[in-house]
Amino acid sequence: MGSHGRGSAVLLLMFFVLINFQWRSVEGRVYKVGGSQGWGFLSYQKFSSVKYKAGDSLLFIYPRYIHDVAQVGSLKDYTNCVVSKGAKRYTSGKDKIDLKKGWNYFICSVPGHCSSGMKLKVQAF
Ligand SMILES: [Cu+2]
Repeated sequence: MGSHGRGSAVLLLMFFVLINFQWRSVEGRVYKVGGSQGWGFLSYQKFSSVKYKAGDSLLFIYPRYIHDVAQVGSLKDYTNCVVSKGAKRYTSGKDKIDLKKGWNYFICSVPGHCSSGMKLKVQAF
């Protein structure tokens, strides 16, 4: 390989490094809720200890028709398991939801599920 070829290889490498860097900074990290178990009746305390940033996202994997994900807007709704009008509901079974700065509240809106512990709140910085 001549010096020209080596230069191209370095440029190409830099290109990929930059692309990767941009992708990471724009997209943020993706955290899979519940690990290999996915979104379900689990304790998420451990999961909640991660330090999240705005722009990171949570990936909710679950059997659709059994569960869903509702993003509720307040601690009150979260605590009382209420899906207010205007709350976003996700039902695909594979939902990637971006975190906004501050608290983000998620519950399953299927009756009885949230009150049985199927809820998650995370704070993004
Ligand atoms: Cu559920």
